[in-house]
Amino acid sequence: MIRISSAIIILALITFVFYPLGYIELPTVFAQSSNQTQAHEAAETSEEGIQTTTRTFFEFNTGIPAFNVTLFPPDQFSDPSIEANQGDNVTINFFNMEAPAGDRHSFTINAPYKINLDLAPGKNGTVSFIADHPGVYQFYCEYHEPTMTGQFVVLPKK
Ligand SMILES: [Cu+2]
Repeated sequence: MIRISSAIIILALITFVFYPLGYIELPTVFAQSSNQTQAHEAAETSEEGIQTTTRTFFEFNTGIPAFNVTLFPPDQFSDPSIEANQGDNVTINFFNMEAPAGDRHSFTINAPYKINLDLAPGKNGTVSFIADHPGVYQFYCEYHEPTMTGQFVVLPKK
C-alpha cells in the first residue's frame, strides 16, 4: 500500500507541479508534428495566394460485363470522370490492356486540348498539360464509341 500511495503522490507532483512550472517538457514528437503541418500548408500556396496542384490520373480500357455486343462494343474507360481545377498540371497515363491480338484504344480530347493517345494492344502512353480552359470536355476512344467515353471537367478559378 505504501508503494502505491507514493507512486500516486509522484504522479500528482509531476502533473500539477513540475509540468506547469516547466520542469518537465512534452516529448518532442508533439512539437515536430505540429511544425510539419504548418510547413505542408505553406508549400501548397504560392506567393500570390493561388493554389496550383499537380494531378495524375490512370486510365485503362475495360469492358462492360454481360453486355449485348450486337449493337455496340462493350469497351469502356476504367474512370469515366476526370476532374481538375483551372491552372492545374494534369498528367494522364493511359494503358491499353488488350492481348497482342486485341483492339487498339485511344484517349482523345478535341480542341481546345487536342489530345490523342492512340495505342496498340499492350502499350501505354502519357500526356501532361495545363488545364487552362474551364468547362466540360468529352474524352473518347476513336475505335469504341459510343460506349468508350468519359468527361474531363475543369472547374473555373474563383
Ligand atoms: Cu477503345
